[in-house]
Amino acid sequence: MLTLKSILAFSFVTSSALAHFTLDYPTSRGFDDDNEPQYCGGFPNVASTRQPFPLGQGPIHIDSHHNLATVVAFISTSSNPTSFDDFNTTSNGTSIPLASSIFQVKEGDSCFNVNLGNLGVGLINGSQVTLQVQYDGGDGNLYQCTDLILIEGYSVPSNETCTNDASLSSTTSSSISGASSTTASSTSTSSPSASASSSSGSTSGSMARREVVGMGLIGVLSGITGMVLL
Ligand SMILES: [Cu+2]
Repeated sequence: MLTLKSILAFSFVTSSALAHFTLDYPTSRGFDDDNEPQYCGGFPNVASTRQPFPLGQGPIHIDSHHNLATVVAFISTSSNPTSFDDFNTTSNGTSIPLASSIFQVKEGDSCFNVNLGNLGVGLINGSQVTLQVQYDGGDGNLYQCTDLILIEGYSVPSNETCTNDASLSSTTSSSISGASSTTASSTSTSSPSASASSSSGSTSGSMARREVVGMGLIGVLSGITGMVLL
């Protein structure tokens, strides 16, 4: 008989067999295939040395191991973030916009540019931030973090510049309040910044669709529970 335990064991094996994604520049705190669904990919502690990164436009490089994946980046302005909540608002309560659009990448190396000095949250030369990349290649949201110190006029190594910006070729819209309803619902509620968009800009149509998806999930879960009880 198929028990919940065996279903979970099976899905765990399936997801860990896939290589997920890596954050290659700026250097990630660390990569652990099995723990990548956790906050900061299972590396909750700030790196001992922060990497210099441009206060203006700067590149992020990832390597995707899924055919197609949805990507978004967001930051914490806390010097010691400990949870997703620290990526939602600054210490004085200002909400932090997403650092990138919500966009799709194909398998292999991709890059996109962010401009953290333009986010309107008071970042200046010397500010400490943590950037977290959220990635969904079909087996749930995965995370990688990198700890940065922002430097005005900092030049990244020439081989790390991003000329083919994947976040610009996307059909989805950008920014926290403008995120399209279909994309926002597909990127799940575990990203605080992405989910915050539902409060401001979404239509009743997208809300209704989310209700339907929620009911479907409850149905599946109660079905599994019923099966185990039998
Ligand atoms: Cu994966």
